[in-house]
Amino acid sequence: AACANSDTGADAGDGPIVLGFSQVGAESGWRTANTNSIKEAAAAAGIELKFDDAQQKQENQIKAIRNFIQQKVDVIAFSPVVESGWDTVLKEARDAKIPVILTDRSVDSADRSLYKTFIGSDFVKEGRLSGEWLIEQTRSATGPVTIVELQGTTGSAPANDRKKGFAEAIAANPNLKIVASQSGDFTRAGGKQVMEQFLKANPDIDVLFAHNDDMGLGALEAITAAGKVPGRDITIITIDAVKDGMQALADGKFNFIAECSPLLGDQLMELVRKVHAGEEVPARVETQETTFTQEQARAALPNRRY
Ligand code: GYE
Repeated sequence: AACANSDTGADAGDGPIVLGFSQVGAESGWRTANTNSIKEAAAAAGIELKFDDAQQKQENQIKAIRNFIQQKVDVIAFSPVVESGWDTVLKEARDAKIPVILTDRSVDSADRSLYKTFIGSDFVKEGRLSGEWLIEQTRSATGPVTIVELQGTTGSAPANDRKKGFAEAIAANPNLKIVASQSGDFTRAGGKQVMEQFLKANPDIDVLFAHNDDMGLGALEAITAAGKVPGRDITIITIDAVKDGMQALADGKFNFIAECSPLLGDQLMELVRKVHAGEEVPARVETQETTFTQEQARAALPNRRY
């Protein structure tokens, strides 16, 4: 479709807006729900979607974006697997006059003219809410509280920010100590494997903070195999609130989840239309989110969409 500039904001060209979207991969339940949301929303909005799965590799994302530039798509959106290393390819998009929208994860580029807007969650807040809940739960603890942390993909915005927010919140009680912190790459397999190592090295783990549900779900297997009862012997806090995570919370295996919504599709398509029409968009569009205890998960589960 040709570039639009009509007063109505409608596409002045021939046919639908073409959106090139580079997805991180299919590493988690969150990601699957996010991909579905984007595909459904594009179809509903009559936007032609060129979708690429980068399999958690930055080089694949850079390749995909270069392909989109070559194909002269109208708008590029992507969920950057890591925060750094995007300036060159983003300049190429800007030179080609193709607007870019960051979806879900941010980049650390200092040059704000390299992309139009960001849509996603406040990851620092998710980490902070998780830490604040733990502070509340351990108020009466007299001795040390031993915490292990399963980090998301190394260098990714959600891993960096959730770690930061959690650490800041638990600093309020010096009894709370993170004794081990390692990446499980946001996958179940990663969560299981790293939790096995944690359990071997630290016999007395009180709390697991996992940067997403999937790693927490993988860790459940390791915890059970070590003869411990998840949710009782080890308090488990995760982030996302996808179906399987909410089920584990309702079943008493998890103790707390900070929600991170993957349903970004409709808002993304709205932004795509606007940047394509040359309209002003906010610099940041943040998702509305909540938190869940076990009881709240039981109440919310029947109505969850993903
Ligand atoms: O929390 C995790 C996924 O970027 C917010 O990526 C997203 C994160 C999400 O793999 O499950």
